[in-house]
Order: sequence, then C-alpha cells, then structure tokens
Amino acid sequence: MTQKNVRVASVVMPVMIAMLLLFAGSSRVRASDQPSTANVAIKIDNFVFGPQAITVPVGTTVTWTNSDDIPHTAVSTDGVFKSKVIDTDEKFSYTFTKAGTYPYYCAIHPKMTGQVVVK
Ligand SMILES: [Cu+2]
Repeated sequence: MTQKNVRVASVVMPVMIAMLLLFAGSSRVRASDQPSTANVAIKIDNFVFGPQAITVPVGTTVTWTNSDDIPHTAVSTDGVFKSKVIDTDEKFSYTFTKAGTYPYYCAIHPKMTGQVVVK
C-alpha cells in the first residue's frame, strides 16, 4: 500500500463502520415495532383454507384471499367476524385484538373450516 492509500483507508473505514452501525440500529427498531403491525395471510384454494389452523399474537391482522374460481366466505362460528362473499382474487381482513380460539367456516360450503388461535 502507498502512503496515499493508507490515508484514504483510514478515512473511509470509520465512515463505513458508522454507516453499518446506523443500519443495524435502524433495523433493530423496525423489528421491535413488528408485533403491532403483524400480518398473516390465509389462502383459500380448492375448497381449503390454508393454512387450516394458525396461531398468531394479539393484534395480528389476518387476510383471507380467495384463489378459487368460485366465491367463498370466512365466517366466525361464534359471530366474532363475518366476511362478505369473497370472489376470486378478492380479500377479507380481520384484526384479532383479544386472545382466544376462533373457529370459522365458509357459509357457502360449511364443510370448509379453519381456526385462528390468538395468544
Ligand atoms: Cu366456500
């Protein structure tokens, strides 16, 4: 290394380290914010809710997407939530704010069932 290169390196390295530390710090903040904005997707495909049973933290928004070419619904067995008819590629979202077990089914095809456990 020449004298000049050594001098450039001694200036560049601390700057790079500072940028790395800043980046690491900001990603840590973002990670700790995540529980309040958690999103979980359930796909309706071939008359099946997938995943059929999920466990999520309180505050999670669950979004059902209908990937079938016929309409479905997602209706809570206990009346906690009730979607409108979800057509092909349409979505329905519900945010679970209380812990509990939430079984649900499709009102059009009652044999289609699923469950969301909120902890
Ligand atoms: Cu259905």
